This record gives sequence, C-alpha cells and structure tokens, in this order.
Amino acid sequence: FHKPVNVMDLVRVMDELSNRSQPEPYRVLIIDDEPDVATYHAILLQEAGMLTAQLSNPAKLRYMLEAFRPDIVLMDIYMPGCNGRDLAKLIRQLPDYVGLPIVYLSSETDRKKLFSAMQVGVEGFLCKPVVPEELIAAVSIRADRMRILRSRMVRDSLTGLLNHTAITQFLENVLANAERQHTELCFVMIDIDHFKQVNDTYGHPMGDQVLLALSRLMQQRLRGSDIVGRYGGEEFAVILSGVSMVEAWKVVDELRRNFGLFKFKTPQGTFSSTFSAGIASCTRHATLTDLREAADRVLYRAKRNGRNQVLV
Ligand code: GH3
Ligand code: MG
Ligand code: MG
Ligand code: MG
Repeated sequence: FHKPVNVMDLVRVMDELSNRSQPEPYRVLIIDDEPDVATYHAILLQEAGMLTAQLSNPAKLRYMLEAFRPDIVLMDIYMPGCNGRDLAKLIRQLPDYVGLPIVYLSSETDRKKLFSAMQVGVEGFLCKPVVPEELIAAVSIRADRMRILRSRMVRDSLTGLLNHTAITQFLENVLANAERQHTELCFVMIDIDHFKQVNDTYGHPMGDQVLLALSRLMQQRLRGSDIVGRYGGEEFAVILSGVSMVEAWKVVDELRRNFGLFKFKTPQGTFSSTFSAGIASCTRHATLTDLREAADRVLYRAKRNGRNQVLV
C-alpha cells in the first residue's frame, strides 16, 4: 500500500473507531448524458438513504472522483462524445480507484457488446428501466464492500488502530489545518518499555495481548477528536489537536499510569508493563519531519532517563 490515503477516508474511519457518529451514507456517482434518467436513479438511491452526485461531462470525471469520493460508480454505456467503456477503463488506470465498483446502467441487450464493455473491469450490469429494489441492493452491497476494503487499508490488522501510512497522512493534514487556523497540535510517540523481554519471557501471543490492551486503553481514554495509530511494532502515535503541551502531558501521563496498573496473567506468573512517551508541539516544530523527529528525540530521552515516563 503505497498511495497516500485520502483524508475523507480517514475521517470516516475515525468516526467508526470513535463510534461517535452514524456511519456515513454510501456515496454514489451517477454518470449519464440524460439528466432526467440520472435524476430518477439519484432519487431512488437518496430515498434509500444514500448520497448521490451526477456527472454528465466526462471531462470532469477525475475532479469528481477526488471531490465526491464515491463508494461506487453507476454509468451509462452510450453517451455522445464518449462511452462508458472508455470511462471505466480510465477509472481503472487511476491507482486510487482500482477497486472502485463500477456498474453499468444501460438498455443494451446485445450480449456481445455488453461483454466487451465489461471487459475493462466493470463488475456489474443493470438493465434499464431498472427495478428500484434491484438498483438499491446492487449498489449497497458493493458500496459496503468498498467501505470495508477502504477501512482495512488504513488500519493496523492487530489493533484496528490507524496504520503507519494513515497516521502519517493524517498528521500531515491536521498540521496544515493547525497552521491555517493557528491552533495548537501535539504529536506523541509512545514506545512500550522492554517489550522484547515480554515476548522472550511470556511468548509472542502474550506480547500481542499487551499491544491490544494499550490500544484499547487509548481508544477508551482519548477523545474522539484525538487520533491514535500504531506507528510500528510496539510504537504508537497520538495526535492531540487543540491542546497545549501541558494538557497533552497530563493526558498521556494519565494513560501511562493507567497502563501500568494492568495485570497480565500468564502460566509463568503475572506481570505488568510500562511505556515511555515523547511529546512535541507544532508551535515549535512546524514541519512534519521536524515534529516527528522532535517527538522521537524526546522519547529516547525518556528511555535513557529510566523509562516509564512522559517527557516534553
Ligand atoms: P525499549 O524499552 O528500549 O523500547 O526496549 P524494547 O525491548 O521495547 O525495544 P526493542 O526495539 O529492542 O524491541 C521491540 C520488540 O517488539 C521486538 C519485536 O519482536 C517486538 N514486536 C514488534 N512487533 C510486534 C508484534 O506485533 N507483536 C509482538 N508480540 N511483538 C512485537
Ligand atoms: Mg445514454
Ligand atoms: Mg521500539
Ligand atoms: Mg520498546
């Protein structure tokens, strides 16, 4: 996974993770040269709770994909000046959209022509005039699968937190926002202490339990607006927006104290674990690299200083 993650996707994932808002409605892009036809389909989908956008000018396709970020594209095959086959082919060539579901909505009944139009990577076909229930089912099943795939791409598989790529991308974005709005932002690097020993003594699966415990604690104790990611093996990153260094320190130090109270029971006995953390603020480190390096330096100071502590 090399492509930068779209921030819209991240926001949705964060909403899901924090359980704060209703899941966002599916977003359906409808491409048809006849506005009335497109509007009819749009209304059917809207009544089923989905968000729609219509496109009649294929030249605006790329812009529309970026701006609307559809979960699925419904398109006509025959349109003046271009055809659905070419548009579908174009979408499949964009690295960000290789997995985007595309469904034709057409009155074409010639099987050979249809098959040829689908060969560019279109997985569905609905015949016009469409049966409303069939349209809604065909769209929601595919949109749902797209959502699942997208959220998998930005998540770490063990903990469900944002993965390294996603948290980095998120940081870049909130940093730009913080600069524009002159708000504070703290970046926190957390690293579990002597984690190798945990694995060596109690086994790798027990190590995973420790990682999970810390992840859950962070998800529970941080606000929905705070962003938590698994930065690497036993390293975590937190982005705290709109808080000062002092406030950030209080939050992370409380996490540290709570984490230290956990008791992990194993056949070889009970143990507890600690972490060290370094915090850097965007007021002193304005660029992404600066901020990350600063947090990293502070973290290693905390390690050298004896571990189980949060430094700024
Ligand atoms: P320090 O206090 O200096 O951070 O020491 P440490 O032992 O925590 O650091 P070190 O970097 O030496 O070891 C990190 C260990 O984390 C090594 C690696 O095997 C383990 N690790 C990384 N990812 C995972 C994982 O997903 N699960 C488990 N169980 N262990 C992991
Ligand atoms: Mg047409
Ligand atoms: Mg480490
Ligand atoms: Mg460590």
